[in-house]
Amino acid sequence: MNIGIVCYPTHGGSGVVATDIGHALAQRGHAVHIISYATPFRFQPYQSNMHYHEVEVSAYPLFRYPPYDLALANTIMDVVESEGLELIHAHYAIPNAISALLAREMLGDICKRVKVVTTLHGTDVTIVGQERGYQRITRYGIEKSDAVTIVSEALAKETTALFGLLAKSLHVIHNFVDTERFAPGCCPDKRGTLAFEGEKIVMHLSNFREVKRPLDVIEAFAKICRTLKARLIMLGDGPLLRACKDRSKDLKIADRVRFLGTVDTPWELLPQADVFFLPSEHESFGLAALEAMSCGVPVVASNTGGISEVLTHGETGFLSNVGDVAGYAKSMEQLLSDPKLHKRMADAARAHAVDRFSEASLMPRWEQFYDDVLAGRVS
Ligand code: GMT
Repeated sequence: MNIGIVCYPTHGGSGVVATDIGHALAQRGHAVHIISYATPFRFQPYQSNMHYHEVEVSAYPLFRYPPYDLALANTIMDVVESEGLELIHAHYAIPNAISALLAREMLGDICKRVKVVTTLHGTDVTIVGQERGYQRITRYGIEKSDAVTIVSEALAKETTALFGLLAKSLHVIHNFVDTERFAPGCCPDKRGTLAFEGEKIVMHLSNFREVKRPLDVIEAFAKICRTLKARLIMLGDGPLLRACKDRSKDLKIADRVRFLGTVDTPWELLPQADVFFLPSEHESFGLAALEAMSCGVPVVASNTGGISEVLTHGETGFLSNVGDVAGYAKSMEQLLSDPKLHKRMADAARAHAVDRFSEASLMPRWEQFYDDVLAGRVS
């Protein structure tokens, strides 16, 4: 197959998923063309069958808002024509799906009709897609794509309700994780750089947006500090980072918290954690939680969206209601003070990630899906 993948290049789940699917397809011998405004951070440039096409956006002074969507559509059209793409896979509805559809429209009869597959990741339908300025165009992107996939059953249910769609028009394909890269025991020397001997490590990784509720991480960690010798490692960057730093000072735990900013190699740090903590307001899937599980780290998270499809409460981690800071703290205390429980959950987390969410188990599904779309067997 000859596939174009359109995605965001930034440190976010959708860009990671898009790039990982691209690498896995290239390894299986398919030609993959990644199209974005910068090289996605997980992109490995020296892999055969893997190509990158940069979108050039004009900064002409007339434009208050440079029209990236149009430049993207133009680039997609060029790549379809020059590389003979059969299928474009757009990750995230706005603007990627819309630009792919526009490119197909512009191509008209120039070449064989290219298929457009859109994957909905979460905030594209639950937040951005609900804004008045984007709701109708998000629906258009969903309805006009040849096929739409979605990352969890929970998000499929929510999306069909929000947009009044038929449930069968959304195909659930869970995200996968590279279980060889995200593995227990990786880089043990890093642990000593994160925490002192004898300290338990709680880790959080996010883009520090409101939807991630990073302040709940600080509040819950402050509670467990009263009884446990522990350190909190905060990975990532975003709008609430400053507020988190300030709150940790207010709660007098600043010396127990380290903010490491954006990391490009989370597989080196996640295995050092004793607990991964994700108390989001909403999470369509929770790729970061899956990556932690793959490293053999139990997860404490909020029971929202698709998280319960990724981790099993009481087996691979613990779930509490959104905002239940006392509940999170209790779960973490339980895990961190009971080595037998911790070991059982750590092993179960790794086994669950390998059995259910590995590349090997999900890539055949993607290949079959693309085949079906190209043959007109899916809509
Ligand atoms: O808003 C974000 O968290 C980023 C966003 C993205 O598209 O990069 O993440 C969403 O997609 C991920 C990959 O499918 C999912 O693992 C995340 O759960 C989802 N985020 C939310 O639903 C908040």
